[in-house]
Amino acid sequence: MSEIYEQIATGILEGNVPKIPELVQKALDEGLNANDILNDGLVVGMNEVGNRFKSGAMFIPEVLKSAKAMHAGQELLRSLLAASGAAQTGKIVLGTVQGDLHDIGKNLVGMMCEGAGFEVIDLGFNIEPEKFTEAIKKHQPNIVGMSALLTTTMRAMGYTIKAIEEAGLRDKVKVMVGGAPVDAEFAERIGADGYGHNAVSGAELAKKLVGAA
Ligand code: B1M
Repeated sequence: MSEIYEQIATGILEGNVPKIPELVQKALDEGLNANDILNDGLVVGMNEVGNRFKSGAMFIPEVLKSAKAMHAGQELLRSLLAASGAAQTGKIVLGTVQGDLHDIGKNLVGMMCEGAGFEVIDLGFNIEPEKFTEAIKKHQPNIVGMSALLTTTMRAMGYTIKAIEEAGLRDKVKVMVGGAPVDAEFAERIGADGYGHNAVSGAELAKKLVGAA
């Protein structure tokens, strides 16, 4: 692994918010690919944050600093990842479901989908089912994408699909879901059209759902 990727991963782990954009810019100046910087640097660091949080070696304030550093790096890469996309593939309304504040993975999925040529309307996090239905009426997307990181909030995906059905909109959109506790079986059980394991497969799935892959 290139030394700069290690420095980026360490910067994320340390929650070094000012350093991350500097390092990402340095990596870009060295001619490294935006996708590789994301996956071999930023995401590697965030995965280690996850491991340490789980084992009790890191606590919420530190995790928040890492998340902030991650956002700073993502922002710098956003336009480059989006620019790799082809012509407009379709429109996606994306959000993290009600009760859930985790948005890093959802943001990555959004960026990859932009890179695949989708227009992404990002509703943010802690999004109630009604907000999703309002956004479908307003933006008329091809796809609704939902993210959940907690076992307690994944059920909100099912409630959201119900709300979409009750609003008479279910046949107007495809629904894709993802997030660490979600799997294909759960997606099928709640009536989603597909499950994305990670940001890359999420964007691939989105293309399939609109018949562009
Ligand atoms: Co929280 N948290 N957290 N957290 N947090 C987890 C998720 C946890 C697994 C940590 C642990 O205990 N091991 C655990 C959940 C346990 C469970 O439910 N089984 C947990 C907990 C318990 C909590 C709190 C309850 C802690 C507390 O308060 N006691 C609390 C809940 C707050 C809430 O949401 N209501 C909480 C809070 C937080 C922070 C705010 C501090 C922060 C979030 C900051 C932010 O997002 N802006 C945070 C973080 C950062 C994490 C960990 C450490 C990292 C998550 C992350 O960003 N991963 C996480 C531990 C872990 O995941 N190992 C943890 C990196 C990201 C790139 O991966 O999000 O999985 P991920 O996204 C992937 C795929 O899942 C997929 O693609 C992405 C890119 O490859 N994907 C999709 C995601 N969405 C998709 C959608 C798609 C397709 C693919 O289609 C639409």
